[in-house]
Amino acid sequence: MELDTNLEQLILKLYDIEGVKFGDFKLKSGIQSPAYFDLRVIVSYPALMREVSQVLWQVSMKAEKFASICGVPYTALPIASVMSVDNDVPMLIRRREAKDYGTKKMIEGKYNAGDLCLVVEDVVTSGSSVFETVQLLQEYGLVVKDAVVLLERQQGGTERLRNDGVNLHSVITMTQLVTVLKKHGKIDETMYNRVLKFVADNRFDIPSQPAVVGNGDTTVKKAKAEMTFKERAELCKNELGRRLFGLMEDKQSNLILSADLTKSEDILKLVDIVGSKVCIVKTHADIIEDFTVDFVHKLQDLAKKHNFLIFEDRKFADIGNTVKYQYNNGLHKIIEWADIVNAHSVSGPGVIQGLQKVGLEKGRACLLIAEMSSKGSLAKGEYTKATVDMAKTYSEFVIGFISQNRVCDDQQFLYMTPGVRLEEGKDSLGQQYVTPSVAILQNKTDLIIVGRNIYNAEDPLNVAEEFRQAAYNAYLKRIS
Ligand code: 5IU
Repeated sequence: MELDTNLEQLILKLYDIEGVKFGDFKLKSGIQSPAYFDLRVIVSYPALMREVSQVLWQVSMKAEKFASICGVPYTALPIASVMSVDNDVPMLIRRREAKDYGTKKMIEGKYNAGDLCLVVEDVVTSGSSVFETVQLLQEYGLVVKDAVVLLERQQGGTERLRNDGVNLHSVITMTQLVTVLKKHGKIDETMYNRVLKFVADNRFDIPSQPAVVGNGDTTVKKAKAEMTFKERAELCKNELGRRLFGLMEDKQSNLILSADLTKSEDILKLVDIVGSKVCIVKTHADIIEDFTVDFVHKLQDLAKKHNFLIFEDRKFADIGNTVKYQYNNGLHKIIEWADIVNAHSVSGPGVIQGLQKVGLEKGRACLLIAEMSSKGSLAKGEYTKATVDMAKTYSEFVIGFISQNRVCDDQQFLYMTPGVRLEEGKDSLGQQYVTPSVAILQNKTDLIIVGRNIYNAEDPLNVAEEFRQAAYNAYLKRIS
């Protein structure tokens, strides 16, 4: 679609203030992008800020009549303020501080339950930031049907948000942006093509509506899109997997504690405190300085006391014959105590064959790592697809995936997501975080894995309960 001259001028101004740049940039998701859009600088250009607010206001006319507007922090906050003041429409402010979550009000401003609120954003890629704000507004009783954005990067955000019931109205698309900049000689043909190729190659797929899987009775019985954990248990071909599905529903927990502490006493203390809130405790046996059989027995006692499973995050990745020994032998004798282990698919199906050779008869189960939470992970695209195929072939032993998304429609599998905090962000070593509701509601995975946010908390029990509630409520919302 051709842009009018005012929008063309606006794009050129945004380029001039370096609100949009071209080169090699790493996005929040870790992906390398040839174009980078950062409107934070706009606060230094009041006239431009007003212009951006005006075009966003114009596009908001497409939305259903709203009572208030709310900017996604932080860049869109001042933009929303100008829209609010200029058009005499009340504004709401969304807080971001994680420490306030659950204890302090996260939405400031006056509103009534049921009020329609318009969400304002500067740029949308996957749609997860907009979605996070929508979720929070909904938790406070507000209704969100529309969002407006200055730049739609055309990487699937509009479609994903539509899937979640939000209509996204954009002022400009990435294609329009680069078309205008090429026309005015700001970027050359090569960069223009690079950006368009990047957009086409880096779309966030819409998590597909889970299709009904199974055969015969199950398919007929379940006409609705999403099945409950207990119903899915029937599809699972591994006994331990079926137990886990049931346990999650009985305990109302899809929270996994990642107990990454290095002293056995500290782990046992932590696990006894939060054990009632979690369905799985995940360990890294090789980081425990004083690992003994006695520790393992105590952990198993706690597993019985609090009814959770033990998952050793060993990430096997060798040839079948070697992983068999790594699982069964050595100092840790993982097979003796870990209900669940996980494996990389990089070495091919032999890794599963090796593990299941010794694991199946002991009633154990395995997860495949289909995606990772860390920046720049190579587990994506064809690799992820091939991992899913492998899991389907070995579904007597493989009960699911470590993944950031619902990597396939098959409801016999469990989808477990690490890299979860109460606030999106990252650590200094490449870990990337999403919130529980983005993981469970938007990305449609089943369980969240939380480490530091719980074990470093002053009150791990309360924080674990906050995570449990957030994750389980998100699941309940999904099946309702
Ligand atoms: N873990 C990840 N990301 C992954 C996989 C495993 O974070 O893709 I596979 C593990 C690493 C750590 C835990 O044990 O999950 C997350 O801990 P934090 O919540 O402290 O980041």
